[in-house]
Amino acid sequence: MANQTQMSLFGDFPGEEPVAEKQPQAKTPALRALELRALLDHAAYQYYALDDPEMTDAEFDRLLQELLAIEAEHPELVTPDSYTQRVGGYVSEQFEPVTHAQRMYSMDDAMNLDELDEWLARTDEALGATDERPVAYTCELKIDGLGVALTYRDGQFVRAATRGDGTTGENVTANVRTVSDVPRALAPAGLMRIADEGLGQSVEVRGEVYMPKRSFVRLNEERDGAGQPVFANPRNAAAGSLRQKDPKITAHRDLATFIYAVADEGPISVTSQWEFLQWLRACGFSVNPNARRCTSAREVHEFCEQALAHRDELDYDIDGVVVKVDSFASQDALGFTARAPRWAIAYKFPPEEKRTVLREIRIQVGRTGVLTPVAEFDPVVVAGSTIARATLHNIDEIRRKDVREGDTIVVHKAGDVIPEVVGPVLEGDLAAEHAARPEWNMPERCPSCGSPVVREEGEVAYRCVSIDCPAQASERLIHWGSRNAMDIDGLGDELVGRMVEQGLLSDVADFYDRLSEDALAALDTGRTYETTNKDHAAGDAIVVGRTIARKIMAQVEASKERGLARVLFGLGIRHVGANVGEVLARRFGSIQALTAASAEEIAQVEGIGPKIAQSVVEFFAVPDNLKVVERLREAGVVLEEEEPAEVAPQTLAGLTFVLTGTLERFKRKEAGDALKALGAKVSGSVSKKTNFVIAGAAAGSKLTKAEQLGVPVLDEAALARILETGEAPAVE
Ligand code: 3B8
Repeated sequence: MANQTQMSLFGDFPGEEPVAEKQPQAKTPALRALELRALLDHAAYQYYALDDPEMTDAEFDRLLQELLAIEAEHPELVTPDSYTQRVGGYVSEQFEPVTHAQRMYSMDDAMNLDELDEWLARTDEALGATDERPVAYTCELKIDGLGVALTYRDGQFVRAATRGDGTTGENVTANVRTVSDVPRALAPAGLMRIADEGLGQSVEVRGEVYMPKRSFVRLNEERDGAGQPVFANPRNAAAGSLRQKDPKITAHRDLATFIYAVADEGPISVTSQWEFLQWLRACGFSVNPNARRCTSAREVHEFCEQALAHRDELDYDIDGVVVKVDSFASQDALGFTARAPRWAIAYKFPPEEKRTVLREIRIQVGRTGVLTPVAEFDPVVVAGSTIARATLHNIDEIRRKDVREGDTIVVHKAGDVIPEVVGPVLEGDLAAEHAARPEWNMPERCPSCGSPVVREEGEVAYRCVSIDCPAQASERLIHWGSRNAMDIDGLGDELVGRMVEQGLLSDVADFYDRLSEDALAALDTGRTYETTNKDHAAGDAIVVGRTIARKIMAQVEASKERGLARVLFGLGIRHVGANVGEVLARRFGSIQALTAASAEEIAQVEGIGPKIAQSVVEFFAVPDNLKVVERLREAGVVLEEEEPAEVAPQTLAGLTFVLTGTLERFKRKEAGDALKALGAKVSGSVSKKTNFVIAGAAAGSKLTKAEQLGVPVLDEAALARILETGEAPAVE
């Protein structure tokens, strides 16, 4: 059985020329997390601080999901300042921790074929390879999923755990039970290969949980149809599905596995990775068919090149190739470094880039008047979807990249998500053509209203400062109607623009006290009929019409009931995003209470800083804004929160707690919520700023860190006292 040929996608393909050019390096999770945090922070800043979002909510959510997935898999990468740790951020508390009996290592990466060759040469050398006796390597596809460990006791599936930080993962047994290709029991043919002393012992196999691409597309279609945010990629979808509280939801997500490793080969009578893959198959596991046993660097290269060339034909994402020393004895001889096995390496594919032509740099006017240049280029498919535009952020960025209209450019997706212009292609004739094109400049007048554009001291942003710029008005109205605000369906951006242009709307209260179905039905859409029939002649203006107007008016009516949180977000107050809107609504309960509050009072609220508080006060200090609010009230828009929360005295305000380990009387999340209700901040990691660490049973690295930093550590009884009395113990 050892050398049984496998059905392989790759075996039959002719060798192709190497495709991998020198490209930017793929990123480690740590780097990616850093990058995501920067992207999210920047986006949040644009959104909350500048009030000028650069990405859509869906894009933001995708990045956040990606960061959550990385942090879920690498809890050691979670930093206290991570976006995920903030208000409304997310701290995983829902799965029981599992300590891996054998650490789940990750592998070192080879970022290009040169690095792979260096590793092969080093490994050959270490194992004393000769031409006559070359070292055998097993090459496998690197599945872009989530690492899991599956434990079988007496041949029965008993537990599944995520990789976590490699030492401790999360117990996801209930969810993995719903994955149909995970055998409930090992097949007898596999059991026979378990040596006598291994019978009755438990076997832990490891592999990857993934979502097939087709299922991913279907899931996103469903979600999009239902108005839910879509997943950025199959990996995030798999992560999200595996971390569902309710296994019934997981069961409806089409997850699958590929198994490739064993925690301890002791009980199994196989001696190499290649044989082991056959054993897994005999046990009934799903094993990826595209593997090859190679005895030369050339063969390893061929496998990598074919994997890269054919990755799009697979129904699952791969992000590279894993090369392993085949013999278990040789693996044992090589052992592990502090981080990773010496006997395996992950060759990472270069990120996908495409060339296209930059047709135009267009200006977008945001709702606060910021002018953002956007690159519009010929559509290209990158990392699975078609892209045709990307923000260029500001003029400094355009100068730095030196892109000009008409250039051939390279585009990619930052983090496989956000379209980005990498820069112009300056090979051959293209360089001279580029040089002959004029540099692009910011317009001196707002493309929407023609008012002069200003750039304030020390700011990169150019702004249109006109108060009645229709583009700004449109953006504000579009924002009001957007999904996370008042959710007025059917209100397209273009339609809003038309309504503003033709004087149907100018502020958000107009939706409720000025817009009429008749006026909307008669609104000129700017398009004309191409043919003549009994109702109209070619060239007649197309109007919105009664049916659509009625639908939109019904949506407008329904939006009155969305509640205070959405109103606060919808008003477009600087720094007030959907989260802040919720926090404010919960704490103040009504718009009157909020308008009556001072900046100091608002800043008292957990999660609300002085900048936000100031901006709220400033907003309600403007008489025109108050008038709009008053008109909203008169029109029947709900400006109260259903049940204003009882606000407990904020006796723990200013104190930061970290909870770790298992508590007996409380769930960690409940304990955290109770502390927060008293005004405390609860963080996911220990730093110098932590005031108290509450340690339950089996507290780990956070406890150690607290001891190192001299942060006071309290036990569960002390926590109970704090919650009872509302007072933190004195610290000398
Ligand atoms: C050792 C071997 C980690 C891995 C491994 O498809 C180790 O083998 C590992 F420390 O993470 N994503 C694979 C894949 C991942 C790993 C692996 N083999 N095929 C994968």
